[in-house]
Amino acid sequence: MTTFFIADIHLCAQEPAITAGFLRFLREDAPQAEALYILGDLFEAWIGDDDPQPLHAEIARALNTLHQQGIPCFFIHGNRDFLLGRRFARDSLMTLLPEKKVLELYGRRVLILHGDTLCTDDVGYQKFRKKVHNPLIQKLFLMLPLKWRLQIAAKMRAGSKASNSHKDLTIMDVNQHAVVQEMQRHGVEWMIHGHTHRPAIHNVELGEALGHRAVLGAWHEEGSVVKVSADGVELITFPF
Ligand code: LP5
Ligand code: MN
Repeated sequence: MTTFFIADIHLCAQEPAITAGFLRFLREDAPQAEALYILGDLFEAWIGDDDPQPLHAEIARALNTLHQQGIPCFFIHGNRDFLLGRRFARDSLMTLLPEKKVLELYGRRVLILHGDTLCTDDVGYQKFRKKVHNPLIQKLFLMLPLKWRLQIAAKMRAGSKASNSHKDLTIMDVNQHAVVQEMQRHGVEWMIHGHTHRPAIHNVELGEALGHRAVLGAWHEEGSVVKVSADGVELITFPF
């Protein structure tokens, strides 16, 4: 019995190799799991469930098929697809989770999250996040015509790329104090997240106890998955 975790697939119509790799993973690898958790940024940018891109329907169908094979899929929003909503969840049969969730897995308590909220040194991003997570702003955005939403998302992506190009790399990583605080608050020995695109398994000193933090890799050139079973926690990369 194994539970799979993935994040930062960043699916978009312009990257067909990533889509093909992800669909192959859902068909051939994911059926071996007991459950699949997607920890955010499944899509490169999500501007509303009413976006008629064929890619979205194709991914919903593939996740739906996995569910029908008896493998439930759970989703935590990322900073690119925080607007993914009930309609896509219904079509894909994915269960939407809150931004942090504690799982009891084979005798371990594991905190799962996207990872962006741990980057507390990135003050500019945290301010931006607060604005775009405001329910009223989201509601107004979703009322705009699709074409305007696409233009705003493109501006945000360009703004983000420009601002990231002169941000210090350490600012864009997790803050160690935030990691320890979250793990202690939730009483967990493991944390699994994505977002930073720095795949690794780190030890975390939690006072007297030793905890661990698994960071998922982004699906740029290859796939990345964390497999949790009674035997342990493994971080694996594989070709598309
Ligand atoms: O995403 P990535 O890897 O480039 O960088 C992230 C942080 N950036 C973001 C922004 C997203 O990329 C934008 C995604 C938009 C898709 C959905 C649109 C829905 C809109 C809904 C509105 C209600 O998350 C980046 C972090 C980095 O991770 C590492 O953690 O540093 O943070 C920033 O870049 C924030 C900047 O400091 C400020 C962002 C500039 C945005 C410019 C806004 C222009 C808007 C124009 C609107 C008319
Ligand atoms: Mn992210």
